[in-house]
Amino acid sequence: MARAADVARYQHDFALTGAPIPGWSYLWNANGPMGNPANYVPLVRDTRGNFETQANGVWPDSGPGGSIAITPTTIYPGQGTSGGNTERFAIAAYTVTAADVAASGGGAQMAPWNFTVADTSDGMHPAIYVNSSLAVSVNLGPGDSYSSSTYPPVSLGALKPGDTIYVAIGAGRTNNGDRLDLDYTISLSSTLKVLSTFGSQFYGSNIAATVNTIGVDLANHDALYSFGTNEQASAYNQVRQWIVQGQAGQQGIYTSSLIFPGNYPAVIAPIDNRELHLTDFDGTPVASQDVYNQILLKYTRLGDTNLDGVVTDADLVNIVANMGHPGSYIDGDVNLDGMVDVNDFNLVTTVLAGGAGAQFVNASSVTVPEPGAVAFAGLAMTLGGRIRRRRR
Ligand SMILES: [Ca+2]
Ligand SMILES: [Ca+2]
Ligand SMILES: [Ca+2]
Repeated sequence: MARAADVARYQHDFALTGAPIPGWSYLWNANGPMGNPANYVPLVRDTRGNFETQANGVWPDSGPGGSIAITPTTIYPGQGTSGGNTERFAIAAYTVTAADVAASGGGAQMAPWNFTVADTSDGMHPAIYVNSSLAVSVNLGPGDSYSSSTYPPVSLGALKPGDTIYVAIGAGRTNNGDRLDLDYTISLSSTLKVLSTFGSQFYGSNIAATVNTIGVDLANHDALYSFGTNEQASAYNQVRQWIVQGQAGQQGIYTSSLIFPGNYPAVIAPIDNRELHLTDFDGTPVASQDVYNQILLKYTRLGDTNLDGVVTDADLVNIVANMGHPGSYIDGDVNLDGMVDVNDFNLVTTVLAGGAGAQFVNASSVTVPEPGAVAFAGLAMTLGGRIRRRRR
C-alpha cells in the first residue's frame, strides 16, 4: 500500500528567528500577476518575527504589498483587485528536494489543511500554484473556512526535485483588515501515470482506491508507477497483484485492448526498474539522481518476457535460467504468480507453437528442466539472451 510522507507543514515548519528552514520561502508578487515565479520577491523578517515587504519593523508599510505579513499562524494579503489593480498575494512556498522525492515518490497532495477567513467585508482569495500552474483557486466569504474536514485531499500532481508549491493568499476585491488563519500539510507519495497524450494520473491512497473500485484501463498504453524508498519492499508485488486482479476481471489494472497488433493476445508486463535502470520509458524521464524507484507497466504480447514486442525462443532464456525460483516478470514469471516455473515455460511455448514468427520449433517436445539443470544452463547460454538470475 502506498504510504505518504509529510514533507512540509506550515505552522510546524515556521522558524521563529533567522532564515526560513530549508525548502521554505516567503514571497509576494511584487513584479506582476501570480503564475510567473519571476514576479515573486522574498519577504523579509521584521522585528516582530514575521515576514513582510520591508524589514523596517514598521507594519503596515506603504504600497500595494504594504499590509502583507506572514506569521506563524496567519497570513495578511496585499491589495485587492478593486479599481483594476493587480492582486498582491502573500505567498508561502515549499520547494521539494531530491531527497523528498526519493523517499516517498513524487505524488504531492495537500492534506490536512484549514484556511479560515477573518474578514468582514468581501472575503479572501487563496490560490495554490505548482510552479507556474494554478492548481486551486477559491473565493471565500467573510468567516468562511476551507478545510480538509469538508473537502477531499487536494492533488498537486507528480513533482520532481526542484518543483515548488506556492500557497498564495490574496484579498479578493478589497482588503479591509483581511486576515487568514491557516495551517496545512504537503505530503508526497507514490503515483500511477498512464503514458498517453491525455493519460490519467493517480496519487497516494487514491491509487488503491481507484484501482480497487473502478479499475484503471491502460488500453494499448504503457504506464509508470513511481514510489519512494518507504515502499521499496512492496511496490513490485503490489503492482503485480493489481494486474492479476485486472486479468481476473476484478477491477485492478487492466487492458481493454486484448489483442496486440498482429492479432496476438496482449498483456501488461510489470518491470521493476531497479532491475533495468532505465532513465527513460516511452520518452518519459523516469529516474533522477540514480533513484530507480519505478515499476514500468509495458503493454506487450503475451509471452514476451524480454520486452522486444515479439515472442521468440529468446523469451525462454530467463525462464530457464530462473526455473523453480521466485522471480519477477523479466525473470520469467509470465503468469505473474510470483514463481518462475513450468507454467510460465508452457505458456510461452504454447504461444510459440501457435506460430507467428516463432523460431523455437517443436516446442512441445522440450523437457522442462529441474532447477539448476546443466543442460538448460547451456541452452540459455546458446540462445545468447540477457539472463537475469534471481537476486537472492
Ligand atoms: Ca477582501
Ligand atoms: Ca520477446
Ligand atoms: Ca509464474
